[in-house]
Amino acid sequence: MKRLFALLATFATVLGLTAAFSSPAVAATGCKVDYTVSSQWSGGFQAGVKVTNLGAPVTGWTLGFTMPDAGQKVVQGWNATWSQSGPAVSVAGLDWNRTLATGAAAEVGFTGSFTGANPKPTAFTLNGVACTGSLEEEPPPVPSDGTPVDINGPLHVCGVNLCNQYDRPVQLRGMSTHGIQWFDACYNAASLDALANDWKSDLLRVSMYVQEDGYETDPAGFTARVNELVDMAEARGMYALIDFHTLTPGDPNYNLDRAKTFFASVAARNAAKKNVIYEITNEPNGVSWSGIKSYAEQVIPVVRAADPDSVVIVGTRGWSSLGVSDGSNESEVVNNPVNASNIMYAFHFYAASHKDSYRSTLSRAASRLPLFVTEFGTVSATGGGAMDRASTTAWLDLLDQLKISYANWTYSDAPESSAALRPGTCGGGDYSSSGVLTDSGALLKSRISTPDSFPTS
Ligand code: IDC
Repeated sequence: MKRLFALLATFATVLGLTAAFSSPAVAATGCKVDYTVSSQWSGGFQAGVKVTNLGAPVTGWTLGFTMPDAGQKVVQGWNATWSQSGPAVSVAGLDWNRTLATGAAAEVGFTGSFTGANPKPTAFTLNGVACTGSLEEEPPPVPSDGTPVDINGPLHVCGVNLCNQYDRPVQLRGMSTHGIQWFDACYNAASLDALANDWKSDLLRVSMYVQEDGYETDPAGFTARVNELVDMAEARGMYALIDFHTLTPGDPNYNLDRAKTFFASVAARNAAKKNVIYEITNEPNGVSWSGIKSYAEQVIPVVRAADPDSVVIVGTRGWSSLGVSDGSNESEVVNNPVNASNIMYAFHFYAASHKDSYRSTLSRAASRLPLFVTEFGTVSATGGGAMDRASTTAWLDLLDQLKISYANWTYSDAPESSAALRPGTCGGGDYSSSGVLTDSGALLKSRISTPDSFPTS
């Protein structure tokens, strides 16, 4: 392919047509398509299609392509509405990705079935225009040397993004602990080595429940354990997200005094560290936005008094759904933000329960509010049930595109499908072999371990 291109380029030079070949993006009108089969198994496969608009901006698009083999069928698609009639596949953009500026790309994907061979689809079109743009592969991102904390240093909020020491947006991808009151055995040198080195995780969320046998039963003990885990993350170059895991009761004000005591202590102890982010309430529920805002405006000054420049994350209404699970939306926060700087808002989802309407809210809100997905699951909101691969992939593609940081629930061996490790893993010393991973763990590891390519200037 490369050879052919070089040959054509040589002829083109002879014919005086160099410009047309050497800058295909300028010469082309229409679109360019990158089609990748990310995995294939007996009779099935998963593929991604990235379509870049090289023509005028579009609001609303349909991607068309042809399956060359009669046995190839789309089984389930994401990030678009998919249909197939005979060999012709039609893929229509959704509310949140329907606008494509010139040069902008939409990424969609599907699982498919095939019999016989599985050749690459042909005749890609965008709104009926053939995608004849360059099919040259983009160079893979160049990973930077050093750990995530070495490269990025202290973080801050810039506009709606999380930014590094060069004031450039970054996305952190990592895992959340389970409740440390229950799964403490899962967090040790070997498991955190695996998370940092094999998973290449950028962050560890330390989930400290307040109730359910958590912090309230032993404030000094839990505070000490959180600090220990902050140090273990730091030693491996990972960020640590300190999660004050309120859940039941859902009104964070119930724990206001405990929060003030806890954050005064951890903020003073960790103020000089580059790797700490504070999440002051996990999932407010059964409480108004103004109640949450009032809590935040009392706890943030306590953090700032000890540690003036760290990023603080505030949970949102309806289990950190920006109000969606309570029938509201992000406007209540946009119109009445927390009165503090260097803060972000939490957004949580469980992929099997929360789909397009939640994705629409997130993508709309992302241009107005700094968002951090401090927790999400690949399964239902119970933490169990079947993993939803299509919805999870749609979510993670969207988060990547918007550079929104995330932590997955959970890096633990809990006997529930949201856990990344098989039951019993934490009783042994092996966290690295593929046999210890659940379906959810394997999917998340494959997403998190790809190169970060953090900006370094
Ligand atoms: C769940 C755990 C489960 C535990 C339960 C206790 O997965 O093992 O018994 O908490 O409260 C959340 C919460 C998170 C939940 C998780 C799954 O932040 O604490 O963990 N979830 O239900 N929000 C939505 C889902």
